[in-house]
Amino acid sequence: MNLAGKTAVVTGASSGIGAATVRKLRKAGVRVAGGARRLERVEADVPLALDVTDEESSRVFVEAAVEALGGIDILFCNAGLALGRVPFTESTEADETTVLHTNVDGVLRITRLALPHIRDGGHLVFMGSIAGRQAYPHGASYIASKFAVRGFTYALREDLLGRPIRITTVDAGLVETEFSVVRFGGDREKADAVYEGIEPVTPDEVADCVLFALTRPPHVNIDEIVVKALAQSSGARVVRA
Ligand code: 8X3
Repeated sequence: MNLAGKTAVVTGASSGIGAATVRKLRKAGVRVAGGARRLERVEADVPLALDVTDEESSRVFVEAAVEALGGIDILFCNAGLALGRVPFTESTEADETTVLHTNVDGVLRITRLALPHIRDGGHLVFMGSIAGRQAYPHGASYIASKFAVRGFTYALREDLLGRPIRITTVDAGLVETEFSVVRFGGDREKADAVYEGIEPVTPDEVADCVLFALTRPPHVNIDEIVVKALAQSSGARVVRA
């Protein structure tokens, strides 16, 4: 399926998988509205400020995107984060709140606000994680949030069944982005250690998965794509050189 002339809305568009997907969509001829808190880093046709944890910011974002684009063919709910890699006994209310408000509430909110503007033939894509399929130690709030994203997309598929809207989740494993730097509170050494001795997946390679789902024939729905580094079998089991 040719994407040229379509429109897309991407959250978390300032870096990593979001930015890579914006680039690839634009290259495919899609007009993209990209949202992020770091507006100055969004390279989209329509760069917009967005805090998915805030209802008003999200409402203004979707309204501005729709006004600029005229309607939405593709929504990529990508914004998300993890905080900490500690036993749950050491988890904090502040970290849990941020993770759940961003990864769960933010996804439901943006989807709810955007849905009335999704055109027939539209496609909703969600950034999941292998953490939403199988737990690993010391990541409870992130794991809970990504299991919730998977549950939400399953529920959404039920509620939208019969409508011409496709739904895809991309569940990624080790992808080298700012994800680990954020997770470890800016500690680059700890973040680098996550990808040490393995070849992680790149943001471009995840964006390729998104584009693959988007470019299938309209009657074909790719429900889920699970993409991991070859050197890992799960979030917990990684073989390093
Ligand atoms: C990121 C993958 O394994 O760090 O979603 O949870 S993992």
